[in-house]
Amino acid sequence: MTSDNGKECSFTRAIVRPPSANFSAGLTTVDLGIPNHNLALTQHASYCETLISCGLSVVTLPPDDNYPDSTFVEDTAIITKRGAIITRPGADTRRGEISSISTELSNWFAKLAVVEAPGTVDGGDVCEADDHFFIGISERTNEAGAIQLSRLLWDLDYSSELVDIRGVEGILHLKSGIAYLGGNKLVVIEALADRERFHDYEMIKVHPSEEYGANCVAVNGSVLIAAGFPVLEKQLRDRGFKTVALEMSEFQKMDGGLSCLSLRF
Ligand code: CIR
Repeated sequence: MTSDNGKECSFTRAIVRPPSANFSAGLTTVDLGIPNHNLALTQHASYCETLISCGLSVVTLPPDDNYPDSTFVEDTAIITKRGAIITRPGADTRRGEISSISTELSNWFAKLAVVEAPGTVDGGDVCEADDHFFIGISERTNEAGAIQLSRLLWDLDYSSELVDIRGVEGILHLKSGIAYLGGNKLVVIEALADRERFHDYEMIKVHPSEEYGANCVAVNGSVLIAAGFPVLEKQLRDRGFKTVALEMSEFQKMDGGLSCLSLRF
């Protein structure tokens, strides 16, 4: 591995929440079948073990049957090195998820900023690239929420810009289509690769047959990637990254990717 690969993506902790028994009642736009709860638990456990093997201590919140999508903790907060922001998830059924996340994060942060109505933001739409943030405007994150978030990030001394992904087919969130790997490296799906702004980065373009793999996560020098995307995995290895492939089938059925299963800080 080259010495500076992923050095910006260093973390010491992650918050996770295993899928609840009614996980299959959550939201989805894909037609891949009903997830198997036991298999989802097994896949979640390997995800957590991988984070631990990457050097993170993992805080596990109890499963929450009130919110079938609550395993996708990433959507509830934006955590930076300089402070945390509680989101206001775009889906009505998910809005209450922020209450237990706020309680947990108040153990770690003296002050939590919040996104307020009428703004909505899902954490999956927020991609941190070193000291800069890309904020997706999507079916979940609206313009009011994105602008609020941009101001809250500015208060923490971060720059940001909005990326409209409405109309980009096949992605729920911005981070379904891009991933920052540290340095100047950005994983990008083809449908977003023509955005001029991303040309400032060394783009690792995802083959159209492997789009789901784009939602990978750089953690302490490794890249966690969904299993079954050999072309992307090779592209990453060829650039010197150590990759760890994780089975994600049950989460993919519910529109969830790797990044959304944890809040890393
Ligand atoms: C939802 O539709 O909200 C969940 N079923 C999936 C959320 C995935 N979150 C993410 O990619 N950040």
